[in-house]
Amino acid sequence: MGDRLGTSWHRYGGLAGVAAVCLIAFASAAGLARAAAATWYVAPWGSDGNSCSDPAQPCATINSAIGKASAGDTIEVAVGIYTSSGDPVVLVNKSLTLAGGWDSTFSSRTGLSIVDGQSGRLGVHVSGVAVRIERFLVENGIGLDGGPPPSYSYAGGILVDGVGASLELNSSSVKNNHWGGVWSSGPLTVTNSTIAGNTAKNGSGGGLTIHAAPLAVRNSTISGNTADYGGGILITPIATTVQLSNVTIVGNVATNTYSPAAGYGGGIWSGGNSPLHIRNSIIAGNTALHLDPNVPISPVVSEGFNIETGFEPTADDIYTNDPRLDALADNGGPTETRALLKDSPALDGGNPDGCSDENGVPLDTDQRGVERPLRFACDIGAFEAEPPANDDFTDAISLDGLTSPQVGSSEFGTKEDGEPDHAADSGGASIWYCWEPSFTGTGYVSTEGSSFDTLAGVYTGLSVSSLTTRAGNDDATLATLTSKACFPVAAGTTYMIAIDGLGAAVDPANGEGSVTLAWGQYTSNDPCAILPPTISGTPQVGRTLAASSGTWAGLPSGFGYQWIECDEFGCGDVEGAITASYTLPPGAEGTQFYVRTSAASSSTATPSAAATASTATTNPLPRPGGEGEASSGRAAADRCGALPGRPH
Ligand SMILES: [Ca+2]
Ligand SMILES: [Ca+2]
Ligand SMILES: [Ca+2]
Repeated sequence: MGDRLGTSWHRYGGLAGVAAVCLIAFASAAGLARAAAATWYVAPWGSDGNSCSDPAQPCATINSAIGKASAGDTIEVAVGIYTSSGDPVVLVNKSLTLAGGWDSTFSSRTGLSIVDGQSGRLGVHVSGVAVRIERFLVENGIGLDGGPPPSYSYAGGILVDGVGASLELNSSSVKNNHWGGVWSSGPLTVTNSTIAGNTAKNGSGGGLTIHAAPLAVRNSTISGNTADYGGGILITPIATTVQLSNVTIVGNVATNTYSPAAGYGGGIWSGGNSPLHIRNSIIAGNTALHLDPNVPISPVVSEGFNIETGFEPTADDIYTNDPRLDALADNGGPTETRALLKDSPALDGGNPDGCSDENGVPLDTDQRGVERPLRFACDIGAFEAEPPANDDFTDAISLDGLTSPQVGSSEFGTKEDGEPDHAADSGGASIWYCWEPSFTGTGYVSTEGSSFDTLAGVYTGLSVSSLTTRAGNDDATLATLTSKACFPVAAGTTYMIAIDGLGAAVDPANGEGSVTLAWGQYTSNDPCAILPPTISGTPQVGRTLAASSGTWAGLPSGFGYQWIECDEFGCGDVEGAITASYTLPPGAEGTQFYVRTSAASSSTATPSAAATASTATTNPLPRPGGEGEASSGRAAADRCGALPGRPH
């Protein structure tokens, strides 16, 4: 955690925002230079007999608008499904922009415009012209079936061919097409888009095929495509330039459905000698019958910060086939994406100097349009995980006026510079609340019902690095991992409440999750932890350590103690060490000790519930006085903090 904390980060990057503004200004200037360019309109409720030059008089078909348009024009297409009895559904033979996703009045972009091949024809044919396609879903197309090898088949989603052809595909999806998603013999640029669920025959890759032309893919997801060669991307044998920046290529398959000897390159298959330039990208979790499932044989120039197998990793690459991603889903934005799981190595794994495209232009958002970078660095691949809204102390959610309990999430939370350990654990994924009680007495906070091993800390103070601790608790009782902390409150004072997870920085899978937070006035006589116990004494073999009981609300009828030892293999209770003092035995050098105290309830009616009855707590403290180990000289607190088995 320490090195990550040493890196400053900004949720809303200032310099990155300035760069984006400049780019927009240039784009507008270019648009003004082509003052003659016209805009045409298409909507499902339109008519090809309309002028199509007025948003209120749109064409019904995209082809009809193309017929009226001139090179350089833009065709705005309303949300809806566009089909055709001819083949292809859309033939683009002028250099145009097809801008989809518009609402019925063409005043805002609300979704995707769908070109549906209905499993009977090609979706879009870009024939010898330079085209930009934005906010379209091209699905269920079927391309030319060339028959068995050595004949070629061509993509059913989008076909780009002919002299002078090129395609910029932006904020679009190409899904569930037959004989491949996109096949291009002209320059192809894919940005903020998803290519998924396409299947291919010989001659086509499942997702993208690039033939003798440059390919650049940025901030895009290529997932669940299948082909004989190149489940995700096929690069034909003619030399070209390929650049992948923040691309997620996961879950694609190379098999031998159509060619018995096939099954190479689940992620990428390249038949050429052109090196693939890959940066900040995930090419993992693909499958193939032969060789490496992700990138076999292909010459790769790693530009760093990739998750992959299949090429020699640089020092900055992560060599694994398990990128820990969620399934393809609507996570916001116009296209589907694969979200990071909370323990994904992609989290903050991108270039710490910032993620950029092949031209060095910063990628200021992820595929969805979410700000990059968030947390400590940009994430690897197309998706940037968002920390909770109340991750930072200054963004604490006020509980005043809310009804207890409230449900939140600590997933992708962080620990700030100067932030204290909560309940004596280093944690690492805190979220913050603030509360101004209207009563004077004893208050409580509880995380009962939360999905993970929580920590709770309660403070007063105005800055995360200068807080006064009012309460801290790890586990509310010996039988639970959730927390309950009590504290004296004065009406009108603001208390800052941190909820973190035990060991969250080193084990986010078990230290982050759904938080249920209850709060209010504490009126029970059952013991409720205020502050953890402290340990005094010199930690040397043969010397005796003494634990305090900690401080408690309620009326404890007695206290229990359990000493705990931790070594490099984990932690465990010390048998028989159940009193307030403990003499360190021979052989204890280098071992970390904790103490857990519990308080029995005087209100417990039945004898069998006595010692650990209704309320107990576990408040292990790190080494007292900076001397947590006997003589090895290593920093015991650091060692134990990294152990997964720290006691509860
Ligand atoms: Ca990040
Ligand atoms: Ca935090
Ligand atoms: Ca706990």
